[in-house]
Amino acid sequence: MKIARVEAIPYAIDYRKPLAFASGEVRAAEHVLVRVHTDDGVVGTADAPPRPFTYGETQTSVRSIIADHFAPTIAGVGILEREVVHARLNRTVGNPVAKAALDMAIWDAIGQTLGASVTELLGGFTDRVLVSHMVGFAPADEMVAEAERIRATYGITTFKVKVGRKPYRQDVDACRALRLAMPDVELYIDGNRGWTASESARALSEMADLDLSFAEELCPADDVLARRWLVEHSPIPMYADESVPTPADVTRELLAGAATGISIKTSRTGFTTSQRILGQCEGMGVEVYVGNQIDTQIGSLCAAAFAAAYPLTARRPAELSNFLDMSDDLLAEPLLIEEGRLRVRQGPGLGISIDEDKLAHYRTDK
Ligand code: MUC
Ligand code: MG
Repeated sequence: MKIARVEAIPYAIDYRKPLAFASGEVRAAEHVLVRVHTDDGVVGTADAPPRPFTYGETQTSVRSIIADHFAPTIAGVGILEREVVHARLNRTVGNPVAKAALDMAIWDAIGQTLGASVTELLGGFTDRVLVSHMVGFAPADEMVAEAERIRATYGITTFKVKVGRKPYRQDVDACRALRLAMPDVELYIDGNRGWTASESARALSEMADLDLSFAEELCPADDVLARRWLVEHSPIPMYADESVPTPADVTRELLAGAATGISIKTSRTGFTTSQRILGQCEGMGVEVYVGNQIDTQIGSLCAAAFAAAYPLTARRPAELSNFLDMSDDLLAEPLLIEEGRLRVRQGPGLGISIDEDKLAHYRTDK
């Protein structure tokens, strides 16, 4: 049960429709498939989606920090010695996505070894989670058409609307169009730091009648006092996402009054650190939800495994559907979203089975 070898395989799969938001745009999943091999032949798998505009990691940096640095550092460590793995990985600062993928692949290997699903090992609360769909930038009528199609096809009734464009009026108009077209759905917004605090305040006041549940990262956390002012005066909860990649960041943002809710992303904090953040939030009485880092089906399966494991994460729809815009995926058995829910894979580990022909086709290191 020791880590024998780690593979970090870069690959690229196009999106049918790019996802655009205030801090960037994704046209292809240029990710790294991570496989942790144990000395007794078990292979744990996870996916690393580099987000240069969010954490500074690229596909090349993720592949190289894993292959050249992390893999030799954790070779020979037992898969149950997760804290040893973390202590060794955390000698290096940053690189959250690379570390998260290694952590999740190790949990997958543990589950396979013990004959239990990762959801059971983490907490085992439920076997399916409600799904929230993220709607990217487009003209308002296209955003409405996408949300209506997703509701009609998959039964999803919660939508995160990307905002943060300048001038902010186009986002206000898009949110209003969505609300008019779908009076009964849940809507919340994510600015990816695109507005200033004063633009955010004006936009929120113009959207006061739209029944938004909450808002996320409307302005940068580095605008320290302005953001604190915004959160203090906001009529709805303000979630932190990319400003909280570590438990210490969660503490800083919450204690500073710069956020009132936390987005947990397994693609950035794996299972081990996500558990810690969840515990922090639970202890402090802070709302959480499980977010999406524009994940593939593998990444979405990991996020779902975590979201289903605990009452606090399962009580809100988790963002698990953006893989629907990908032209293909490496997962041999596709994920299904039915009646607005995604079911966690039964059976040992994460239940990831890779289509090896597709991997051979899409890998970029041949
Ligand atoms: C989100 O919630 O911000 C956009 C960039 C990223 O890393 O994740 C997405 C979604
Ligand atoms: Mg976000």
